[in-house]
Amino acid sequence: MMNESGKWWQKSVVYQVYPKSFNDSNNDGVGDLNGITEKLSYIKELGADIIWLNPIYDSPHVDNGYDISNYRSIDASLGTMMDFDQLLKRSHDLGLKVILDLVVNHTSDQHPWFKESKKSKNSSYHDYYIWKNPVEGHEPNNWGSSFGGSSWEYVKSVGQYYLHLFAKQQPDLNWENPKVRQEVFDVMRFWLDKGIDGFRMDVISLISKKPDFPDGTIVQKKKFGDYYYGAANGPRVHDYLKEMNKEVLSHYDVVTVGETPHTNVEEAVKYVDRRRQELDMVFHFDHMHLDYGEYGKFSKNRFKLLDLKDVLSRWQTEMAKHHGWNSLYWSNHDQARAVSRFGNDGKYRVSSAKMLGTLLHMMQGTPYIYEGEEIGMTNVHDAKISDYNDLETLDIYNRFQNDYHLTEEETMKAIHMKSRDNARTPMQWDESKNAGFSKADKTWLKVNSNFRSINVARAKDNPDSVFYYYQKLIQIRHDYPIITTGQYRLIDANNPNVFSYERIGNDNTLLVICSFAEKKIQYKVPDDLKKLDHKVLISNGDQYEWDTSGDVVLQPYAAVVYLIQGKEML
Ligand code: TEU
Repeated sequence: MMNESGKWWQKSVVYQVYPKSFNDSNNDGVGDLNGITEKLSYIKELGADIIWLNPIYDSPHVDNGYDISNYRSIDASLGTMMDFDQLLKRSHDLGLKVILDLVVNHTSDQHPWFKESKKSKNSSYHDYYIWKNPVEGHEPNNWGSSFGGSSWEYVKSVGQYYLHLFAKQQPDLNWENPKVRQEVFDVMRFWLDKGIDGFRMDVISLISKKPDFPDGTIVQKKKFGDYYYGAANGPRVHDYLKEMNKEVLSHYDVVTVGETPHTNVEEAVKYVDRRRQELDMVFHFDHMHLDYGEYGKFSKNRFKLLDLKDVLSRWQTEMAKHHGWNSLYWSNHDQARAVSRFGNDGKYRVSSAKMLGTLLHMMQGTPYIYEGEEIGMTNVHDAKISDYNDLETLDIYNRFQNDYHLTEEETMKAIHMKSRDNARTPMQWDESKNAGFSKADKTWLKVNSNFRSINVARAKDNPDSVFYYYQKLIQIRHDYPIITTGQYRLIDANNPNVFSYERIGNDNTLLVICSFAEKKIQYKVPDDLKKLDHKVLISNGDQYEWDTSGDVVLQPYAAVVYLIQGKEML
């Protein structure tokens, strides 16, 4: 069990805001910083401690701000630096911390560094990016970009290819170049000196490439090779992060969370073992991969509960063992809506959203709530391809139709299940025009058509709403240190319907029971707990009293957390 004092971010809950889609203050159809400032009291009322903003910097928005053309200015569509300063000040006044997205694996091709870099091999910025000579007249290797096509783009005037793991408008920075690292560190200081409270670091596991740029294997019906073998957790990534920590992070009391694609828990602990002084947390993808299939992310598979238990439990146990700290999430701006993917967004929307919240928030780690999750917002089920904006979705649509010859219906089914735009539709505030997000005639992405029944105003009017349940989950996390410190233990590992675990403290234990079944089921409380004094801390339905033999009847998607007195620590 960890020390009860802990770091502030270990006791915190993060609320993720996707700025384009949160609240539009100037009614141009795009959310903005002043819109976020208007809604800070909402985030405060929910009880979150930290706000993470997706990128807000100058950007051509090929990938919605993950293509940055100036790291030190605010994108005009979102507001001004004064608006940001005000947002930060108001947040701090309310006791909310603010972390920003640091996107430094790549820049936009419109960044002045890249414009200089591609002028010639002799440019002093050439080596800011990864340029390679053609090999026998072709690309240097078979890597495919995340958003379709090769990850190499030839520039005739230079006579070389540059690397872009994402869109071709997102050239990869060359971290081998110490000047690049110093530039990044300067950018970080710029924002930290303004008083921000930390960073979420985009694809940080990809910044060090293997120097021989080995071909990747071709999987999942793709035309190109996988870049992960040559780019994920590369040979110098930990040197770079140690340097970043020593030069920048160690001088500020901030929190960092690295997004680490292709990183299993053994690799992850190298980033977050606190004795190594690199990052505080990482976002892993192991639970996101449970429903991948022959077309990767865009498959129609559902996850299996036993796999979910296995993955989440492994991360709980290993992080604790290796002095690390988990980040806990169901969804973000790249993923489908949690309740649609892991719960049931029809008949059991409310109970399954609450159940999922319970399962995650009672685990050890820092929970991340993605905007709208706290009111049970769902995927979009009726959009046409012309309604989508996301370049990943548009690429998949093309590939499914043209390369794999799937029908329109099959293609749209996969997109409705997994498109990133499911998470990016405007926040649903009330039942007025555009769900109260904007008064514009057209919003940048269409509002989900279910906004009249699912919105904040309705949730606030109903004491049994997902909103108030999330508020309570956060409150009990703040009130009961055992949720931060208790030792995790999975129980009933082979139960195919119920995910249950204990959090074991010095003089009490939490018992968390979450049913994924769509019917009533019976559950047996473990023998060593059933005779002890207990009280329900939170539940999404009944009080779930167990009888003398420890049997309790669970409603569909039941969630219940008991605080049990007296069990000794193992
Ligand atoms: O995503 C990184 C990443 O690994 C993506 O491949 C992600 O898994 C994908 O969207 C899943 O379908 C980050 C950002 O979160 C994402 O929004 C950006 O598009 C990407 O980096 C490039 O910056």
